[in-house]
Amino acid sequence: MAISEVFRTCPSTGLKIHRPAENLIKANAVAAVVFLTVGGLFGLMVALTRWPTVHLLPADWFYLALTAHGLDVLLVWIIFFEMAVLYFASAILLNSRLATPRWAWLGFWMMLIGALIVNAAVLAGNSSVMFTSYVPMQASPWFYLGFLIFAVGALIGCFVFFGTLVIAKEEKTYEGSIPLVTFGALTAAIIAVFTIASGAIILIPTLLWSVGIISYIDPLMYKIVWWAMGHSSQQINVSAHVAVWYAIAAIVLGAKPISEKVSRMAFLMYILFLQIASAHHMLVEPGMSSTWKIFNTSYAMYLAVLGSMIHGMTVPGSIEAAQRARGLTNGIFEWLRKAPWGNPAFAGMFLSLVLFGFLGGISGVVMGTEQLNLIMHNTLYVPGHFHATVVAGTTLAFMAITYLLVPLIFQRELILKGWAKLQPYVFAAGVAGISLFMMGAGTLGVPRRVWDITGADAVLTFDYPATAYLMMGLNGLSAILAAVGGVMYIVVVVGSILFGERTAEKKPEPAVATEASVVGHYGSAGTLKLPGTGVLVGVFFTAFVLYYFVNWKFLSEVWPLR
Ligand code: HEM
Ligand SMILES: [Cu+2]
Repeated sequence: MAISEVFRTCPSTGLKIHRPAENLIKANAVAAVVFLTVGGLFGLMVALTRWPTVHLLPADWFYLALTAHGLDVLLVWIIFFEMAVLYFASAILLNSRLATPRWAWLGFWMMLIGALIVNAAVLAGNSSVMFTSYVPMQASPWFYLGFLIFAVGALIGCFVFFGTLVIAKEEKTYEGSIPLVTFGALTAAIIAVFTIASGAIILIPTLLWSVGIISYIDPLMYKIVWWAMGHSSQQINVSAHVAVWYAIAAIVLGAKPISEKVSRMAFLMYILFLQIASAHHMLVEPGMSSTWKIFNTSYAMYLAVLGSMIHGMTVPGSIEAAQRARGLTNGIFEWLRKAPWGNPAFAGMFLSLVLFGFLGGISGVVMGTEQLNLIMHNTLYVPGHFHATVVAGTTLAFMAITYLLVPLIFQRELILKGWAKLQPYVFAAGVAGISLFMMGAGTLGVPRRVWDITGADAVLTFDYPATAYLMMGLNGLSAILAAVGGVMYIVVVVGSILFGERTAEKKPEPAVATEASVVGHYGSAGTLKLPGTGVLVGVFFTAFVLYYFVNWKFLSEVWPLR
């Protein structure tokens, strides 16, 4: 093929687009959306079961649906989408060809086959071990095997990404250092290698155990290694969705970070401090000492949190700087009021940023404090927290960038533009609801992963305050709203890919510098006159401090000192 057939030029960003990379991005994104659909449906069923008035599923189906839900959304949807992000951030943003598309396809098929095997194992009914699959609960060997095949496929994708960075550097397809979004993706990919290695260390013995070759696995050891994978994989998600925030701000508004160096350093902090921080999942473990817990969570965890707080300031800061440069300088908030709220990519990104910070971030630090953890451990507070991070944060950010990928990569106009405009708001409202109401119910003591809080068939029952039942009902309603938002996303995206008008195509030619081309170059905004961001950060810290101390008060009420 002639060069001009292997590459095309993107009319809006001026980027040179490698068609094999583009096809891989399409395949991974489509697979991701399909599994989000399946996993989201399971999530809705789980939420409707936990609503005592509805109590949709019988017990065995509840645990099956809960397992399938966690796997399909947190593992399959997110990692397929991350593969698309890695290929976009390497080949596309660096104007390069993708290293070994054949290996990338092999990775894709392994992930797909692995995901199908895990789903089949779960649906067959004897693998309802839930997302964490703690031993001594045992799933069928197919469950662990599918998991491993999926993971190896994802590992291949990471190496294709690294290889592409090398090729781009050798073939000098970009100037200076790699752009910030690529740097963020690199952070995610490095963490992914560590994550997948930990996954292999824990899942290979577990597979052998479920086949009967190994007779015993120590539950405490299992938990520690499992969380080396489980927690790190969340840091992949955070790195990837923060990279997506920067990408959207750059493509939609031409926004540059306040200081590119500081933003890079913040990404680096994720790599340096996250693994030890995974100890926060072991805070009530009797087998580990308090010294171990406090050391590992206090220092390392807060340094990783600091990384997120830096991004949480510089992303709105970069938007404020870009908007002010455009002349929106009246008052403290004109830049924000006149932001493109009707653009679903921007709206989704900003909602993701706010909800991730306020709901996910604050609740995470509260729960990561050893003493406070005692009042919410294993309650619904935990899923409340992580739906704020992985759904309101990561999932919403990925949804938002899809609205840019459809025209840029799939080369289709969006259909149902009115739906697209509303979708981020509907989904964000639903997810904010499920996060808050689950956290609320958890604060009142409602446990997580329990089929029936009324305890109708239990020997010992416990009477929750009426508010807990109210929270579970509101959670069910919010789940319906989130599901509506999810369906809107799927209809718009799949509909646009299939039926959207084709966008114009250009052959490679000298790129025109448009605003969106910032995403391939970056640099810093070079201003610190950002009063609006200053106010937002102030509100955030006030909320943080107040909520933190409220929880110490709750704790003091657990053991009244008289
Ligand atoms: C329509 C959207 C969603 C709804 C209504 C929903 C609802 C729920 C509910 C009610 C639970 C059970 C809590 C419990 O009983 O312990 C749950 C668990 C969970 N959800 Fe979601 N969820 C949604 C989307 C997502 C997404 C997009 C992700 C990941 C990106 C996710 C990840 C998880 C995980 C990992 C679990 C824990 C599974 C386990 O305990 O083994 N959810 N969800
Ligand atoms: Cu964690």
